[in-house]
Amino acid sequence: MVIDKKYLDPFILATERAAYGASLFKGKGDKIAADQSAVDEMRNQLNKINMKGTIVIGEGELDEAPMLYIGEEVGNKFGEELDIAVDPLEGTNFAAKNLPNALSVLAVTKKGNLLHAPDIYMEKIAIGAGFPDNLVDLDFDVQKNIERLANAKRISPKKITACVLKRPRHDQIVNSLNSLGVKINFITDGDVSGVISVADPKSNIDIYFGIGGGPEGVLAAAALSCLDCQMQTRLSFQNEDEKNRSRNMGIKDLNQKYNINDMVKGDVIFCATGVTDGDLVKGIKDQGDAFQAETYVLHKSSNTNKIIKNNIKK
Ligand code: VTB
Repeated sequence: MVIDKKYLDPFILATERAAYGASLFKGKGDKIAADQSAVDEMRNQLNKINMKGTIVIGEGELDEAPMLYIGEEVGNKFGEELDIAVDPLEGTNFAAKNLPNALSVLAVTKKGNLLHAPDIYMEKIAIGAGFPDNLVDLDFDVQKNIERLANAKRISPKKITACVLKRPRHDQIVNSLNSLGVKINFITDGDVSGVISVADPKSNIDIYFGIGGGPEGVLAAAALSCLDCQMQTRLSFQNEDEKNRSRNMGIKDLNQKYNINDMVKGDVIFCATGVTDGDLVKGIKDQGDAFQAETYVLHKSSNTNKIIKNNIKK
């Protein structure tokens, strides 16, 4: 069962509008206001779409009215039953400080086809397309993963580039990469585009490593599932409360390793619109009565993989 192509444009408009909403607060130092503006614009557009939509990855876990919360119903209550993962403003710090790589992101599947990940940390490892299945694994140490990848690419580990979110929790990974002579491309935030960079030959990133947000992990998996890349994740719990919340969301095996097909099943649409200029897409450009938005669009069943530029009336 595929998602009809007619859904592409209205979902693209949802991230375009959200990115525009966030862009109004670019560089104003208020990440909460930027996020709320993105949420309001995205919700408004989602509710115009002819669908019975449910937010399964959102910004709050309960009935947190101002945010697009998990379980919130969106759409006009007609049309297909769809599950939606949203990150109306991915990289709130980037937007607040007017730094590159702030995005507005969503992914859509048929009902029941997206992992309901709680908003907790997730371990992630990802590589590009064209490698044997299960080449890398979260249970291998860094050295083994790098050596297996280097062997498959027939290059030395010293020619590998890894992308890592700059956080103290990754010191051990970084030390291991340094001792192997691997080049590291640090990002300060925004691991959705960090993970997706493994799919882009122009990025020169061979592998993504580290712990970031669970929702961001599922969103990145949605993109990589359209790009035939590999990704493995595992929830990373900080306390008992997080374990209980996960059980309540239906997660039975808390230590499960998820491959892309465990997170995203069947057909999927992925849209990412730039708020500020970034590696993936350019940011919102104000044109007076209108704004210009650039969006990275993927749709698995129609093999859509393109960057589109639209001018939209404010
Ligand atoms: C992660 C990452 C996101 O924020 O959630 C990060 O997945 C927050 O990490 O892409 P810390 O708790 O260590 O600050 C982002 O970088 C941006 O939302």
